[in-house]
Amino acid sequence: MAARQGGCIIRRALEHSLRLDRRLVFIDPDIQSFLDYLSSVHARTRRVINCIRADDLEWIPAPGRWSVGDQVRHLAGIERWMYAETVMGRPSRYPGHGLERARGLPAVLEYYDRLHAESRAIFASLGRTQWMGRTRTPAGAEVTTWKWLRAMLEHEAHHRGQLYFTLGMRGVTPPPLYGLSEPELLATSELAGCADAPLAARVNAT
Ligand code: NI
Repeated sequence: MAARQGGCIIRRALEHSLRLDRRLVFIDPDIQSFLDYLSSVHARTRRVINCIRADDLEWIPAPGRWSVGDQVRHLAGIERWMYAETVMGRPSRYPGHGLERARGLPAVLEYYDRLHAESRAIFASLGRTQWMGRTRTPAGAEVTTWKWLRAMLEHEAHHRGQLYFTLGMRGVTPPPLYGLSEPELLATSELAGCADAPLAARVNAT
């Protein structure tokens, strides 16, 4: 009972501090919506990264191709030193994805988590004017800032796909993106009346 009461007290204190945060720090609803979506996208990427084994970290599928360690260091460095710098009106300081950034699985994970936390804090600090304003990209183009950050999510998805592929080549199967694998999805499909369904399924369904 005492432990339960203690849990309640801690929960109430956390809820109180969250209410306090919301009163003290106003985040534009559009930016909050982006941050919420970034959280879920990032969690799905992190779930794949959790599947990396130390022995697979720097394995490359072919000469000149990237290891999963390269992918993780690249995602961290791009988010923090290209996207987060440029949206603040500064030039890109992307440092590359080499081993000198982080070597060994614990260091790579620490690097990834630390740079993501820093990036997120920078995005959360943006005001409405910056969000709707323009960002100069490393290629010299002027892009609306929220569209530039939207592109960051597509970039993350691109490298997440490479993580799935490279881990698959090492015999590792990360969890499905949204809970169902493709065969499980197919098993739930209502194929009756679907012109693209295999013939057997269409005949069986009628
Ligand atoms: Ni990239």
